[in-house]
Amino acid sequence: MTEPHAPVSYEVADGVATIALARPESLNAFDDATKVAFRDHLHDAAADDTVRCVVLTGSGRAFSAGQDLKELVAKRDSGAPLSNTVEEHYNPMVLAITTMPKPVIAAVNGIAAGAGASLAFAADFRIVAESAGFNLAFAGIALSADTGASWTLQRLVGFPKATELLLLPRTIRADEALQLGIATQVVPDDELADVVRELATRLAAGPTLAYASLKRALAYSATHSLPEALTNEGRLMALTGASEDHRAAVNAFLAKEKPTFVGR
Ligand code: LHQ
Repeated sequence: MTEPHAPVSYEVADGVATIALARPESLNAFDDATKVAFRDHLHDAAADDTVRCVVLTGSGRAFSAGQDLKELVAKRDSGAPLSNTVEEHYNPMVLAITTMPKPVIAAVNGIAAGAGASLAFAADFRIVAESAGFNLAFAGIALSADTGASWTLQRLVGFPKATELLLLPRTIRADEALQLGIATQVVPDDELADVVRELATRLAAGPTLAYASLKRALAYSATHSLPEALTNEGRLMALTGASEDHRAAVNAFLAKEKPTFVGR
């Protein structure tokens, strides 16, 4: 499914799409080719109805070190025009993750820095290896935040802690990430793949339309008034209430049987 030496691998198996950064020698930093492939694979996963859960991960010892700074400097020094990479690459990635109509798991296998951390924050679940961590590296290279970190991080940890972590970047180890609410779960390094596979399999067999609707309800409610949120909830309840999965699950409940979800 993926060309050899592609910067990002994409595989679909048993309803789960796995998008894996494959530049371990650069700590999976995002050069242009990686950004385009990652963004496009997110769109592939969103459009494929057979995909009912998406896993984002890295290869080697990092999840991602964020923007490839070597490529950034090489382009700057060659006099290349200023790129609009935030608009062209990072913003579409974070919107694709947050609006993905199915659950997204970040399997954080190692350090996630800068935009790498931001992408993990945009996912619905962060399963974090014990040796991994997060670093809001932006201020360290005199940059503001991007890829949604100013929006997602404060929702994960609260405004004051987000301010501290952005203005005074340091590596937040996995155990602290769990305490702060950044990590959903921390697992021993050698158990990460199994734990993520188990969760992804469970989610891929779940009520996909209801998951998508819950994600939409949460995102909408985060930026709207209570009356608006209630109206939106009503719309989404009508949508899920008319679904095949809802009908079958209620029947299964009353028959004291386990429901089987088809995702619609
Ligand atoms: C790297 C990188 C890297 C290239 C490590 N690039 N090679 C958006 C729009 C426009 C502009 C810019 O940015 C953005 C979004 C962003 O993401 S900004 C933030 C960019 N990322 C960073 O500032 C993080 C930089 N990296 C680090 O702070 C550390 O490397 C971390 C904390 C990730 C890991 O530290 P260590 O485990 O001590 O590893 P290391 O520093 O020794 O790095 C290992 C190698 O990876 C090394 O290469 P070398 O050839 O010396 O072995 C690094 O140069 C390379 N590398 N990050 N972002």
